[in-house]
Amino acid sequence: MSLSTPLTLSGAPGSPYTRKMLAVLRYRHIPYKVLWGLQEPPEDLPKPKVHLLPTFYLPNENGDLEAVVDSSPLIRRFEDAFEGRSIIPPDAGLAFLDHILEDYGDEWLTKAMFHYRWHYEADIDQAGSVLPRWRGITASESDIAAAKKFFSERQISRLYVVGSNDTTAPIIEASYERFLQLFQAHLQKFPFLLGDRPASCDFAFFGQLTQLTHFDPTPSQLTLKKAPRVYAWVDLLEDLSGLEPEDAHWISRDEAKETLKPLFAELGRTFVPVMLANAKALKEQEDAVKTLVDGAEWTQQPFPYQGKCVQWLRDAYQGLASGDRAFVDQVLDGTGCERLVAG
Ligand SMILES: N[C@@H](CCC(=O)N[C@@H](CS)C(=O)NCC(=O)O)C(=O)O
Repeated sequence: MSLSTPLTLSGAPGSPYTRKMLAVLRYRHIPYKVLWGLQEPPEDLPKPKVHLLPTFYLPNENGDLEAVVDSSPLIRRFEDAFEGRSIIPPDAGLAFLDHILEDYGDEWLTKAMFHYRWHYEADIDQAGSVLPRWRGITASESDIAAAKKFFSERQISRLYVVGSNDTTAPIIEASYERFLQLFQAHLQKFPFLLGDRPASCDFAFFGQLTQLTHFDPTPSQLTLKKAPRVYAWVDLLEDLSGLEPEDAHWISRDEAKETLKPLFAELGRTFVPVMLANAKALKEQEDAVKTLVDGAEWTQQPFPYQGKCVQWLRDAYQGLASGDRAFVDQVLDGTGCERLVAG
């Protein structure tokens, strides 16, 4: 169904998924209006069922405006509504790899993002000082001081949602450092994950990395020191409106097999065991997710949304034609990701 533009969304500069979607809209030349830092949507806009950032205000089948969240399905809806400059590869096998990598960005890199922001004093202090000001730049210093305290306490108390705790903190940090090395190595060959044009997974990585590289001081310094190429990549992804993509710019299957394996092996080491243990805990109605990541204990509360992510991935894998599935299997073979898709 077509959509009239500009699209309206509310979001925040410190929200990785807001940054993901704004970069998608810019690259795709889709006009938009962004409402920053809404406490409550204006009267004429509907309220979302779950308050997440970003929230888009889009017409439903009857033409009534609806508040819609969740970046990955929205990206697919915009693929149908707007022609050209697609961010989903036309090769179904590559599109499936894009789907896994997008989930890794959204569901795993976000653990590093949330962890670094609310774990170390310097990051807590900076986020507490700046985040509330995005909601009201003219607010008084006393209001900001109160908001800083409220916001920081609330977010620190929610570290458990992404699974950041004393047991998992070293696992999250080691995984972010390995990710930097692997992504940096990939960027020496290709400017994007799937070749010479960006895919939805690039925007998922970008969203989390906007915060990790350019906002929170601890991971920002770490990234600059270990992977300046990744830092610079984030600056470029922000606005790809001038890139002119061509069909031939997607990575070939042979190149994908060669270059993407090390990155998928990293997913197999961290993201996959946690996603699978989470799905199992939900199925068996356990109170806690427990598994080993790299030989170290991982424990967190079950997260229903990520259980759905596993099911969607498996459904998509089952829906692949046999030739496409064979290609995906060749890329994933030996990486630890086989278990994620073929449950
Ligand atoms: N799966 C959603 C995740 C969106 C999300 O978790 N947004 C965060 C901010 S970046 C949020 O709004 N969290 C609720 C809160 O902070 O109150 C998406 O892809 O859009």
